[in-house]
Amino acid sequence: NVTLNARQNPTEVIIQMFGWSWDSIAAECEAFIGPAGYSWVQVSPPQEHITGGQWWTEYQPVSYKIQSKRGNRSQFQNMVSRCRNSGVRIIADAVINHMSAINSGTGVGGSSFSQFNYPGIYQRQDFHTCNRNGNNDIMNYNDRYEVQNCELNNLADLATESDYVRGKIAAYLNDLLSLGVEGLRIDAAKHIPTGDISNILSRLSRVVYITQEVIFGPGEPILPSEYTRNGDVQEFRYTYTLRDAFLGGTINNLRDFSTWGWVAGGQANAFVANHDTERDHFATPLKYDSPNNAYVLAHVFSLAHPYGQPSVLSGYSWSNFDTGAPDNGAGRCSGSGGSGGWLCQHRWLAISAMVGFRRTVGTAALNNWQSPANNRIAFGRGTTGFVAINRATSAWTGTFTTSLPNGSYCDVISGNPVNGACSGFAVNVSGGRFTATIPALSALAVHTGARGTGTG
Ligand code: LM2
Ligand code: CA
Repeated sequence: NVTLNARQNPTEVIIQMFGWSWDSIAAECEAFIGPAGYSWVQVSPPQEHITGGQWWTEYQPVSYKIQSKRGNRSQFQNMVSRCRNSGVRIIADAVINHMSAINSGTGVGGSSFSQFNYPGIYQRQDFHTCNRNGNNDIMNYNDRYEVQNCELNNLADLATESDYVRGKIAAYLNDLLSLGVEGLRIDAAKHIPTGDISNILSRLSRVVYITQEVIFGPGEPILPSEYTRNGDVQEFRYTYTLRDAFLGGTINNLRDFSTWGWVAGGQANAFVANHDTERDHFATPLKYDSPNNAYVLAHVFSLAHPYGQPSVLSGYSWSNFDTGAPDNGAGRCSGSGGSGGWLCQHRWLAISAMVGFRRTVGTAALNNWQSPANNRIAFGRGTTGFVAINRATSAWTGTFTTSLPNGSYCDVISGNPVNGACSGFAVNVSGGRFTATIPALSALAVHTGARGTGTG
């Protein structure tokens, strides 16, 4: 659906502020996110949820009250408006496939509930009973019915085909929109038939950016492409490809994804990692502490390459799968990093520098691809930007062909222009060529928005 996808702007960068409180996000929008040129923040699920210290409690709704571990309704509203005043729009993580898994209790906002009975919202008849596997849990991902009608990890599965349930979900989403939310990430979208999502979105009061979590699984019947009618789709094949490439060291196959069978770039939300992939039980994940600077180099690639609407994860270090956010989501950042367990990846120099690169190059096509070795790639974006990524453990001295105009440019990975001089490396383009040395496990990026003189 062209109208919904019209909200995609691949030159804009999203930060997934995982586990951050609303007050902390508001302050960080003003202090850094807006000034650095990021366009969107994806926030944790804002609805009331089960209590507990683990991060995943937020993915077990018990009511649609805007009150979560991350703050209450007025804090949420305050965040939305302070971020907007800093030029940053909010995407809410919308958990609409299910409610809680646990039997009974009181939510973080004080609502009593039991599973399948959420007073004032849903009763037993509003949930699926799939009659499979004894416990109604999803076991077989090759069975479309089961994936969409059984329970994901025992989570009470909403009957999204019902007019009543659709109305309740739409009312919740419209409430978020009334607070100024400009985008929605549809959690567990694969577990909801695409037509049910279409129907729910048709009830929204205005068009917003939509990104849907549809995790591709080899051989599975439910395909990411089914969901592009509703908006963008999170293309996990991209995430897994970057993981394998940057961890493994073979990156020379990343030039063009248009023939790989993925959703088209104009319908993809693309990221190096999200909160689930960094905790992947089944593979070695690409994450903040991966060896060989692989995480940073993958981000340089992701933000330089034209594929998709990019997201950057900003979270905290953790020791096991369940570890929740430190100090109530206080999100401590300063300079180009964080403290108290907060990683502040959105402030890492190479990552934030590439936000400016992406804005400058806009939608210009990839050109001048060069790869003298399987762990070294360089490419341009039209006449406004050029990047070289050295995943080798030795320095790379090369002469590069570029469409950048003659002149001198600052490498934004190592520094910035300061009064016309580069605080890091500089490159001099002459006659469509320049020579540079890229240190081991590092990258170089230049663009017409950061000119300056110096030495390479
Ligand atoms: C998603 N995508 O489809 C989210 O990106 C993912 O993070 C969510 O799972 C999932 N959907 C459900 O919204 C997380 C987490 C799970 C966790 C659930 C529910 O990855 O591990 O499950 O939230 O809180 C947890 C326990 C699990 C248990 C379940 C029910 O980890 O072992 O299953 O609660 O008590 C019996
Ligand atoms: Ca479902």
